[in-house]
Amino acid sequence: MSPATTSSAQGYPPSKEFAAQANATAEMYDRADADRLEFWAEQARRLDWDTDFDQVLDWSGAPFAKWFVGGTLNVAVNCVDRHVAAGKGERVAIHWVGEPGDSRDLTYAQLQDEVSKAANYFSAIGLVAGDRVAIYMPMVPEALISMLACARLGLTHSVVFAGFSAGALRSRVDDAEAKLVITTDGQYRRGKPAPLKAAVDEALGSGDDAAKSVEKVLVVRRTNHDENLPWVDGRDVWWEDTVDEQSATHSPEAFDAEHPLFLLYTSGTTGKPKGIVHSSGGYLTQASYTFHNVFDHKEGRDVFWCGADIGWVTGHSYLVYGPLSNGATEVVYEGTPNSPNEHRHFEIIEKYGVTIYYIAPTLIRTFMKWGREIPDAHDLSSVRLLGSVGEPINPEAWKWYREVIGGDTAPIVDTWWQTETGAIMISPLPGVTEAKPGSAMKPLPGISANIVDDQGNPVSHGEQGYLVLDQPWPSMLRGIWGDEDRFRETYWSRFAEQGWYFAGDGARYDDDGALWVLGRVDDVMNISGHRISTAEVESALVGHAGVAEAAVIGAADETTGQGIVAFVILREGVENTGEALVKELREQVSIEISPIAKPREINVVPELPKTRSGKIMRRLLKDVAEGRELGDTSTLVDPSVFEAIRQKRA
Ligand code: 6R9
Repeated sequence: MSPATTSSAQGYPPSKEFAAQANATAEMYDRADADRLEFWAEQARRLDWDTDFDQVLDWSGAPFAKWFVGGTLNVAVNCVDRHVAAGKGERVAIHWVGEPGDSRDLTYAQLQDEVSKAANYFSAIGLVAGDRVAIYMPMVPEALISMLACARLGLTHSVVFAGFSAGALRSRVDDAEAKLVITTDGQYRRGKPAPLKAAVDEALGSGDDAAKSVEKVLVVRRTNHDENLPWVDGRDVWWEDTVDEQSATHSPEAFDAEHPLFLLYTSGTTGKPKGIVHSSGGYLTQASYTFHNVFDHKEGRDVFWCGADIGWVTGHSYLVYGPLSNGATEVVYEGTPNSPNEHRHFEIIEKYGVTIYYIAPTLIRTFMKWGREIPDAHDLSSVRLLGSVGEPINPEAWKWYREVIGGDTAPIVDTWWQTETGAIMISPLPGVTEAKPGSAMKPLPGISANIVDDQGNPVSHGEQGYLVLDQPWPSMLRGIWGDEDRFRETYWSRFAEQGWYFAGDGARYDDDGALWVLGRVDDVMNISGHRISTAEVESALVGHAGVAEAAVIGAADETTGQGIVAFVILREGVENTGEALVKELREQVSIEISPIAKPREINVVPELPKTRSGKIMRRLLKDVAEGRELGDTSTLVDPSVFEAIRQKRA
């Protein structure tokens, strides 16, 4: 848990010019405090409803919420058609930039055509509202089109990050019983095409091992790298032969506000990822409201760019549903920040005149490492607002971001939220809040949070406690797919008596009442803003024939926030081949989970530190990995274990 929190930290008041034109106002907090539900009803009315709702919130089945009860709407129509109907069809929705440098602009009218064609095809193959669709794609326009086409038909999408392994895809496909998988032939990795369809084939298996739910695999041609792409006749179809042949007209239906819009799997404290369920009306209301107010978005003027991948929640809420429901023009970039070189992001900002830029602190720190002469070589004067998400931002990175990318004037919104919260929850309001570098400041109007101790008592300013959300909010998760018990247990059991949502983060207020999020208090690591559980990596390591036991921790890392450090015990008789073994183990994790989960460091040790009740003492391993003096070791069975571990690392 990092950043230093002093109330004397310099604040950055909004400039008069910014405040004068800001969407958000201080008065919004008062209005929301006076009548929270009425405030949310007002936000919901920013959307087009087919049937108006007759009740804002039904919390009688807590912790299962129902928002905007009785209301019906079509999410895709709200994101696309209504802008076309309002005469904005010629506005660019998406400036897409491919990794090899190709590009494509899609107007709202074109997007409407593409989404309609895809929806017509999905219907033609027999998919009906409520069916699940897995999307395993790089950041190509068809990925966003697919998500919107699902939304249009009431199909629940489950986007699986294309950097995840075949195994990870399979478990998600099985858990959701997806009928359709959408993918690409390949994806670009640092300028070179790499196979992706092959991973889908491996995931879906064949014969007795075949994924039973899957009827079709729809393939977008992206890399065209393989003339003999493996193909399963009857199951596999090309997008160009099917979707592209459909009519561009499609009449949408309206769905209940609570209809499940998507599932998104995220790491929990156990090895098995959970499918977080999101709704339609409540989710879109908050994604849309936060986009308008937190990013101060001005229709027809701003160019927004969120650097996240659609495989994460940030890509759902701020690449698809938030911006498009507001009629925004946005950049969607397929590649990594350093392909073909470190100038890429700044060239894109310059070329498209990006005004609002939203990335993770880990990327800001990477930019810092590359040196300011790189951004300085570009005209970034279009940038007027900066956002940060995914992990705590250290004050140095905050200041650098504002000065170097934001021309020393752009307000920064440090936005705290989670896959489970669906949309931004805690953030400064630009033009209103005097932000402090490193603090997410305070809950947005309409949101209520608190910091409490183990018993649920509010902690005093300066003290660390648990971050809880003590009132329901529209975009809150509606459950874990197929696992009601786990939903109650994970989020609602810690403060069951009070009925609060436990976020899993530690936080504190400073003397001025500004809120500082300190990081996870559970066994979830945060690597470059990606959530990975220690249990997942441990189970991948133990999956190697030579490993008897493994313990994994997230150790502080200058660039990535945390880095994965593993400690493993080998099975009897297995030879420690040093480097070769470490390489094999890292590979194992990469195959089972993803390259992003590869441990930075693997230590082969004779023993793991355990308490008398048999729990691995991760806290102590963290001390070792971060080079600290050991804390209290008195509960250990055998404190001398550490000498052996330390010697191994020396
Ligand atoms: C949106 C997203 C959620 C976890 C969350 C917290 C960390 C996110 C943060 C932040 C400090 C911020 N986190 N934003 N910590 N300041 N502004 O990242 O969702 O992938 O589910 O991760 O990320 O620890 O609990 P998700």
